[in-house]
Amino acid sequence: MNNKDTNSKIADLQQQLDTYNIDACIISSSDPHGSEYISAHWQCRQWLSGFTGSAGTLVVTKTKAALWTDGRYFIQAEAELKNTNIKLVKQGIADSLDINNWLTKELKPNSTIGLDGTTFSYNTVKNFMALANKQTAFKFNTSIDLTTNIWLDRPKLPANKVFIHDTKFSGKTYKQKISSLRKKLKQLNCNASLIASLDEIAWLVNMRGADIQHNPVFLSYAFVSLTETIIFANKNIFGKQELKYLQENKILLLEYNAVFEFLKTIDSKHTFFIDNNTTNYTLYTYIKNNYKHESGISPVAELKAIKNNVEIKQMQLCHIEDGIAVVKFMFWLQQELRNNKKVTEITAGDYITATRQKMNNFVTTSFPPIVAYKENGAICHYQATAKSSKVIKGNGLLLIDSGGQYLTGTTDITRAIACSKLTTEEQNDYTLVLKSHIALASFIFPKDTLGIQLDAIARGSLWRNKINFNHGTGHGVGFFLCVHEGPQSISPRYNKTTIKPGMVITNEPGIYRDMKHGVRLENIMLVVKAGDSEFGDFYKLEPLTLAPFDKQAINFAMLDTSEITWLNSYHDKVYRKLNNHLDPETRNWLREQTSKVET
Ligand SMILES: [Mn+2]
Repeated sequence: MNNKDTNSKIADLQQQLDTYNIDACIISSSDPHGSEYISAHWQCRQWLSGFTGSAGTLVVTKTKAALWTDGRYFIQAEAELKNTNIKLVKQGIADSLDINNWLTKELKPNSTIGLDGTTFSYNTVKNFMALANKQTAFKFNTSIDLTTNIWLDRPKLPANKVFIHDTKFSGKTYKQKISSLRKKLKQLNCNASLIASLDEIAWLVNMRGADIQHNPVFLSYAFVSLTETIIFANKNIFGKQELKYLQENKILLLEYNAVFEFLKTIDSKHTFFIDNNTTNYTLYTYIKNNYKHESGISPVAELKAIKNNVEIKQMQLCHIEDGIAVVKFMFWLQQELRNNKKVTEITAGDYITATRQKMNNFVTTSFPPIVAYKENGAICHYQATAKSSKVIKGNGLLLIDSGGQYLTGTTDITRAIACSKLTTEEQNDYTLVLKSHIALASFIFPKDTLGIQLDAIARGSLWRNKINFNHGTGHGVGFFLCVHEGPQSISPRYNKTTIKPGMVITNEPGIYRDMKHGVRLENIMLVVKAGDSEFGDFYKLEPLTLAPFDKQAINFAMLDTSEITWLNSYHDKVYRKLNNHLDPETRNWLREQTSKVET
């Protein structure tokens, strides 16, 4: 990174503060749709600061600049902000100020703070606005995009072609989906909704795009009333067939930016449902100020989370394809290492993407593969760079977290692999994580169970050893959509959404030892009925992911009979589902990997 460049960008931005007569500005790392991955057009914070992590907020006053990020990115931010005038503020570290406290300290009373309200959620801006009180008398201007005047070669809005996602994959037509949504809106006493979340729109209309890397979505908003559906998107991304499809389904298409003007024309008798997490501040505020409204978790997100029978069938097939790709990769890796070929974190990541690319229904990766050898595995969101990429050679654990987007579903799998010999600590950690994984995978729980309850079940075997990990145990997964999908989660953080049949959710406990190694074992699980009794309905989790766990890494003395039985039956399933699709050599290898362990 050219840091001189960063400093001159910040100086330019500070000049803009004068031009607009404001005293500070807050730059987000988000887009107007609350997306997890964002297109280049909205990477303002990254362009200005040079910090490339996914989470971070830049605040600039006339004399200072500071960037807030969380523990995942401390090391990276330190390196990328080195020699710039931007101060790194580490969130969650004891004496570090949060943005509000910092601004209170830096700004004089009566100051004006500017931000672009379309790139923040309503809740985030509301939190900033708590700054404005009698003492500070701060004022806010929430409709300033200061970057645009200085970012002269700012990338244009993405405009990639969309396509219809066939009902043979999605299982439900647009008409079925919109009628379920309208029913839900009526139950919520609403008759309109403005949807900003890109995966919700793609799901609703059964269309996919390519506007965001790893996420097959297209840039859009949707307005739904009890009688109308309007999509706001670049008209050029729709081909003849897609336009005909919209017409047949009575979906009106308006330009992307027309959404704000359109809202002004809507009858004030409407009662809106609006998601206060995914709708940007500007839109949310407009609706809040002009219409009766209800807010909460989007009904689309709730409908989308329960996979229908066709989607479930497709996801099962999808995991056969993904399992073939992963097994081929694992076999290749073992051969390469045995033959002393040079494999690095980057070349291994490229190879696993390449094996997926050969699969019929593969479209793209669902996130950049994480390949982390030895101590790199301890960095949770590690991303190998040319500089950091280790040669995989000798002993130790290799962690691989990767996934694909297929027409038939989205995958996300993590395995840790033993390269030659492991230390006792590495082997014990692997085994403890496996015990955690199995505890959740073999658990049976009643209807209305919360994710936070399941989280404790998964962590039990770690907690008994005073070990813990710093991320959720599981997240929802989209159907050929985002790899991280709500509203359900398995996490120490309270989430009111209960775990229901038809949901898919990951099971991914881990152990990370700083400067040593990391283990995470992740399968995608389908929530299914486990039967009922006089105490009501019971559910369980059934693995969709098909790939072996590394028996070389297990300390079997730490597993009890029921855990070994679970492992044997899972491995048996992996072999049965995949063996017919493999060449003889790979099949033999998989047979060995999945062979029964005596109890
Ligand atoms: Mn995951």
